[in-house]
Amino acid sequence: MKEYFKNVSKISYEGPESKNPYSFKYYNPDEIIGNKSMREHLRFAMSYWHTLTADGTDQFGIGTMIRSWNNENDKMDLAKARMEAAFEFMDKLDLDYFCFHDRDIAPEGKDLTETDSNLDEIVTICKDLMKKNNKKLLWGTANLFSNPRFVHGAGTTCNVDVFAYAAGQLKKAIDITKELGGENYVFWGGREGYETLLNTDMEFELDNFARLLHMAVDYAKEIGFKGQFLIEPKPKEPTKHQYDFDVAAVLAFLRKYELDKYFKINIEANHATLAGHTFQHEIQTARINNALGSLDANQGDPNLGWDTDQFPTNIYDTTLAMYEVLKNGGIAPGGLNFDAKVRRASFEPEDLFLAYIAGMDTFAKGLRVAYKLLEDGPIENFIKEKYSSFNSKIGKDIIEGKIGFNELEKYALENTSIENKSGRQEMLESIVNQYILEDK
Ligand code: XUL
Ligand code: CO
Repeated sequence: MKEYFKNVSKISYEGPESKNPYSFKYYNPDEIIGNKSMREHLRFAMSYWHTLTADGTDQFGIGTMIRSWNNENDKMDLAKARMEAAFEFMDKLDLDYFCFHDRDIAPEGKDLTETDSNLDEIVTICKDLMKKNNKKLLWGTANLFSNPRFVHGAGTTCNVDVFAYAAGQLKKAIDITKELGGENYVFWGGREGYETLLNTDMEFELDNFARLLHMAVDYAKEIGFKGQFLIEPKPKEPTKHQYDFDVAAVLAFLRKYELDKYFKINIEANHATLAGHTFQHEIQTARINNALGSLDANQGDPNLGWDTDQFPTNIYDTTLAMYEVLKNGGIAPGGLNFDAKVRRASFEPEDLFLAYIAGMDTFAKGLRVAYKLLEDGPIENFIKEKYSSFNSKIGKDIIEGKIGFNELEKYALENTSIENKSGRQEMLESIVNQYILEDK
C-alpha cells in the first residue's frame, strides 16, 4: 500500500523529558491510571472531516493544505486514497477510533441511488482496513447541511421532499454505521435552526424534528442497531439560532418529545463556550442528568466569537473536563473525538501529527491531574463541607421531606443569627494549579 505520510514514523511515548516533537510526553497508552489504562480512559478518535477531507478553505481564500492523496483526479479514487491515508494516520498515532459524516468518506453521485452505491463501495474498503488495522468506529453521522437542498434545514425544513431525502440519507448513514460496528451515532443539527422568526414556525419545526428522531429510533430497533444515539448541541453557526442550543435546551427537547431514554449528549468544548458556558459546565449538566454520551475535544479562542475548532492545548480545561468524566465513571461507549482542525497556515502534513500529539498529551495530562485531584479529594471535601448544614437537624429534615414552610418560618423566627462561610474560590483555583504544576 502507498505511504502517504512518508516523513513521519510511528509516534511513541518518550515522557516529559523528551524534546522530540514527534513523541508523546504525557500520553502513555498502556499506563494504568486507577482501574484502567490511559487508552481505555481517553478513547481518542480521529475526526475524518478535519483530518482527511478539509483543505484549509476559508471565506477569504482557497485551500492551502498539502495532502498527497489530493493528486487523485477521479472522485472515487480520491475517496479510496483518503481512506488508506486515514488508516496510516491512525496507525502512526496509535488512535483506536475514528468518526465520520457519510459525505466525508464518499462523494455524492448524480442521485441518491448513485450516492448510496459510492458509499457502499467505500464502506467495504473501510471495513477491510478496520479489520487489518484493528481500528473502531466511535460514531457515524449524516451530513444534512452542506448540499444546497438543505438550505431550510433537514428535519426542520419547510419542504417535505427535503424531509424525505434527509430521512433516506439518515437511514443509509445508520445502516453503514451499524455495518462498521459503530458504537454511537451522532445527530448534530447542521441547519436545524432559524435566521428570523418572521418566516419560521418554530413549534412546527421542532415537532417535525422530533418526528424524524422518533423514526430514527424506530429504524434502529427494526435493524437491531445497538449503538448509542447522541445529540450534539451548538448555539449558533450555521444558523443564527440553532435549536439544540446547549445541553439544557437539548434535555428539555428530549423530555418534551419523550426521546430522553434513547439519546445522550455529545458535548463539544467550542460549542459550550459559544453558548456562554465552560466545557465543564456542559459536561456536568449532562452528567447529573445521566445524559453524558461522548465528547468532541477541541477549544475555541477567547477573543473570537465563532467556532474555531482548535486542537485542545489548555491543561486547565482538560483537567476539569476529565474530572467530570472520572466522576461519571468514564465516557464509554463514547470517547474523545478531536473535532479540531489545524490552522490554515499549518498546511504541511506533519502539522496534523503535531496537532494530534498536542491534543492527546493535553488530555492525558488532564486525566492524570484530575485523577489525583479526585483521589486526594481537596475539591470534593470542600464542596461536601460547604453544604454540611443540610446533614443534620433542620437541614436533614428538609432533605428528607419532613417539613414545610410553617416549620421553616418558625425556625427562622427563632434563629436570630445567620452565619455564612467563605466560598474560597481563589484558594481552590490555586489548589488546581498546584496539582497541575506538581504532576510530572
Ligand atoms: C460542527 C460540528 C460537527 C459535528 C458532527 O460544528 O461539530 O462536525 O461534530 O456533525
Ligand atoms: Co462536533
